[in-house]
Amino acid sequence: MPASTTTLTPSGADLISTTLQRVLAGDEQVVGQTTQALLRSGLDPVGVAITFLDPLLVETGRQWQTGHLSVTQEHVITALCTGALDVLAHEPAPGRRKAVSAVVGCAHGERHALGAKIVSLALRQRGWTVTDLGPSATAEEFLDAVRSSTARVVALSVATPQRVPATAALVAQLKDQEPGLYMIVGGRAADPALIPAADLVVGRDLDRALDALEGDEVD
Ligand code: B12
Repeated sequence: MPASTTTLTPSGADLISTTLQRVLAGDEQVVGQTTQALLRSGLDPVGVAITFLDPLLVETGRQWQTGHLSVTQEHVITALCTGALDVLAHEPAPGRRKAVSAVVGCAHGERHALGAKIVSLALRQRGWTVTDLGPSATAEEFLDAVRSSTARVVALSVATPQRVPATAALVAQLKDQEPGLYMIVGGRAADPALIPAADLVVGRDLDRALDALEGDEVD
């Protein structure tokens, strides 16, 4: 495996393409090392996730879709990004802990879980307590998590249009069973017209969505 000395390039696009090239050349350290370097440069953990790991995954998806990456290569990059997000999750939150908690996850069948992982990271960094159920959870699992915590908020991530009906059905079912819940849905496939029972449906703009959520939920 080649030795890896991470140097940050001035342009984000360069950083993504250099990182991809190095992973494809067998460098399994570069994603973790770049993550650490960005933290050391002063970027906060959510900033690292949004400006480095998210675009790296999006570019990976683009190259996979256009046949430039194999499924195996896509899996390798996804695993490295997942590991980097797990490292970011251990970074301390800057402010005081707030008296608010959320259950985060994805509807049954939705296997794209990294959006939810970043939402969990962002909420924890804002002082929230989070239960992250990861990919593909059932309504019973969400209800169990809500009832065994103090969560009044459920945040769902949906990445593919095929999973929007299951997400909309989950929102309706949770609202029916726990009418006091505040339900926010986000992700690249989130469409307010198709998820009418949710309190807030947002696309990819995480920070704006969480500001709006906190405006509604936290004084
Ligand atoms: C990694 C990946 C996978 C992995 C997921 C592994 C995992 N542990 O998550 C695996 C291999 C499982 C996978 C499977 C599939 N995938 Co896939 N995948 C991707 C890839 C490359 C990256 C996804 C990702 O993590 N993105 C980064 C995250 C961070 O972005 P995000 O989810 O949008 O989240 C951000 C915001 O949206 C926001 N956000 C997200 N959720 C929420 C929620 C709230 C409340 C808020 C406020 C904000 C918010 O916050 C994040 C900010 O950074 C994408 C490419 C892409 N463009 O995203 C394809 C992609 C999503 N997959 C795609 C496809 C087609 C599939 C499969 C159908 C392939 C297949 N034939 O099997 C399956 C479907 C599996 C299923 N049933 O769900 C397509 C979807 C196309 C479409 N129709 O829209 C994409 C776009 C690839 C492509 N270019 O074609 N995939």
